[in-house]
Amino acid sequence: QAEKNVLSTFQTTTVLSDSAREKTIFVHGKFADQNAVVILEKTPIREDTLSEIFTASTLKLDIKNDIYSTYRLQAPPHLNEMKATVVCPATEKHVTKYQRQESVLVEETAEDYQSITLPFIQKQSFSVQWVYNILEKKAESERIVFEDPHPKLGFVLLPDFKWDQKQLENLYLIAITHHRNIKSLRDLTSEHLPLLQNIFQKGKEAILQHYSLPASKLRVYLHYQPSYYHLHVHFTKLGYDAPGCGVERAHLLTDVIQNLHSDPHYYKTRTLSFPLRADDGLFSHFQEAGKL
Ligand code: M7G
Repeated sequence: QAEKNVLSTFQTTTVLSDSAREKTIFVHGKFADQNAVVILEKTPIREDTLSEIFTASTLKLDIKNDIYSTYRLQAPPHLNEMKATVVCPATEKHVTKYQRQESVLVEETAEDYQSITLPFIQKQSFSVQWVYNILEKKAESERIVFEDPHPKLGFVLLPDFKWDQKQLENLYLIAITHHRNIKSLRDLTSEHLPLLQNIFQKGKEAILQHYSLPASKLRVYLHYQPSYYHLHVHFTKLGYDAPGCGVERAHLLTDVIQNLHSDPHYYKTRTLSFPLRADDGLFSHFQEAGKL
């Protein structure tokens, strides 16, 4: 269904980053006087569209050499789509999030968390209004794949907005807890084991039912630090390297559950490592505290 082209009034300021391999570009600009970030991404080629691509495209020969030839192929417009994500109004923090930047690895002790990280995230982290909108069915309600409505153990499972749901290769869902006071991995204790086990069990079952994808094909993990401080669990297809999901930030849910079983306060007491970008506000706080 075609919509009015909201992007036609977008005024580009700068390109924040781009990637030839991921076929993405992150652009900073304005809609009238509002700051915005627009992300363009070429969508994956789907197996079920191959015969149409082969029969209905136009071809121009580029190079022919022995047994090798390359062509410029123009697929029919409906098979040549891009995905656009718009953040508007975007905060300064959104702009830096999408900017290419060097990172350093931080080792955060339990004391560092209390004295440096916690005060910082309480003061300035991304709004989680979008999360509340999902939990309250004010947005994306038609996209919900599974819900357990229990206030303490329950969660909503739905496609992450990085996934266009057209193919399973890049399957990406998130489980968002109904419980509102768990900011991140750091807040988890053995008290939360029933919640975590519930998400793990019912999340896997729902994905099997909906997408016929068994648990052995899933990567189920939490990020530390997350971008949004309301507990959520990522479910992605094994083998899919989702953008922004470096190994340093990922904690497998099975490991989290086991660690809490063996030490109820594991995540309250351990030193946790994570990458921090030089332009992240938290970076300068660690620096000022003489930790970097
Ligand atoms: P994270 O680990 O807090 O941060 O994960 P990251 O984005 O740095 O990985 C939050 C997840 O929520 C990410 O995978 C986002 O793509 C996803 N997400 C963010 N927003 C604002 C939305 C949204 O509005 N809807 C949906 N469905 N997913 C979102």
